[in-house]
Amino acid sequence: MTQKDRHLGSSDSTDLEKVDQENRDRVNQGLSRRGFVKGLASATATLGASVVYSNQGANQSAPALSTTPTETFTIEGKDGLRLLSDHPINAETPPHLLNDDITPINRMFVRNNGIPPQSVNFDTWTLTVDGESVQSSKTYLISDLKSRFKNISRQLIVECGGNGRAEFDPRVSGNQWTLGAVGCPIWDGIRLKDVLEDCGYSDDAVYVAYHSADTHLSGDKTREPISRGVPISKALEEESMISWGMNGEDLHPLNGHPLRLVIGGWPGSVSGKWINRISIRDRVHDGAKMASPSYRVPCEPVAPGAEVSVDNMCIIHAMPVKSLITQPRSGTQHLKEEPLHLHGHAWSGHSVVQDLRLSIDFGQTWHSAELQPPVNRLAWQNWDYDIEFPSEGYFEVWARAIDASGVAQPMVLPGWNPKGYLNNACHRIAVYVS
Ligand SMILES: Nc1nc2c(c(=O)[nH]1)N[C@H]1C(S)=C(S)[C@@H](COP(=O)(O)O)O[C@H]1N2
Ligand SMILES: [Mo]
Repeated sequence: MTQKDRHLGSSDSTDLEKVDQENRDRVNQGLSRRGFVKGLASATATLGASVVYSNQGANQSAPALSTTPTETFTIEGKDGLRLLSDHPINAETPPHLLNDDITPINRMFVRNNGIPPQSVNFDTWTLTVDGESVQSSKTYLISDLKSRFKNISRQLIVECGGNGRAEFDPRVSGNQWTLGAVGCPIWDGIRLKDVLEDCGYSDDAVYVAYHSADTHLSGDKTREPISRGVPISKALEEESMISWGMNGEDLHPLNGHPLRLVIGGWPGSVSGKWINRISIRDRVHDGAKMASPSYRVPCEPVAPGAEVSVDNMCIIHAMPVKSLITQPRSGTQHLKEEPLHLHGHAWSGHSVVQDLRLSIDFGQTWHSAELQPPVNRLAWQNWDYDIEFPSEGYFEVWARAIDASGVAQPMVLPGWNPKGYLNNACHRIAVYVS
């Protein structure tokens, strides 16, 4: 594995109860409860806020670039996202629209491998738990899940493994995500662990996998677009959830309504949407997009552009340490007399961030931002800093997060890999000071 599977110890249960209540309170106080019409947000969706379609290519974190809208495309209930493809729908959120400490529903990115289910009935939807290692296979209604297991709310990062792919050189195929295939809303649901324990599993359990109701792009009903999973130890963590809600509302249709997994800190692809079956496997799951090279990186580093045999690709576990500058927007004009207020988030898929450093001189000197602790394990951490500029002119602000074990974000593109995963290079924005 190139990503070490390290965890901080889970918090004790009284702390977690407090966090659940605090998370619910924060939703009730802080977030606007704007609803959206339930049902499918189709590719040709109409009203409401816009998704901007841009055909601009790579390297959006190069500071002075900004998105050039070429066509307006709307997805009901989403606002300001940049569309990468419309069949299937893939759309990311520009960094300055990720400025909220809790990602609102309308700013949560969308990554679809297939076509979402066309008609969803929350009341009759079922989830079946089965697999070689299950003791008693069971089927639950969502109302059973809600009433039989302790309800929790956790703020958890979902980041696509391919976030940042657009920067790889040589270019790699796939969605050309820049910076915005990440979000950190509050997820409402239950612990996956509680359901696994309700069914029971034998000692030979190795992996926990999901199956979903979306359909393959080919239209072939026998093929699944994606069916991934995690080792049982990860499935049993406090932050591995079965979720029916985001920020106190139903999930958005494109984010998995009515039921999904949220596996904090790991590539988004393990957080199955529209789930109807969970399998406790006695082997590493062999579903769609588990086979190499999907969601894998070379087991040892390779030169840019190298060919890597599928046998030398290892499954990605936790996502690496990373950060975003969400305020101001890149390209902003600023008056020299006043300090500029910077805001953003920092996270790590297996640890906490201990320091967020900022540079306005291309990394020659650094300032530590005021960094908040995470509200719960595997939530992003918010940071703030007022920076003063020594002169007028063109500046870049660079942000660099350092995790609890001293591992920092690379300032340049990290290890090239054939599928373009795990780009956690520093985020840079441009500021014109006058
Ligand atoms: N059933 C299903 N689950 C899925 C996917 C999908 O296409 N189908 N995409 C996965 C990927 S690759 C990512 S990054 C996350 C994205 O979650 P979001 O669309 O809610 O942001 O969902 C994951 N779960
Ligand atoms: Mo993804």
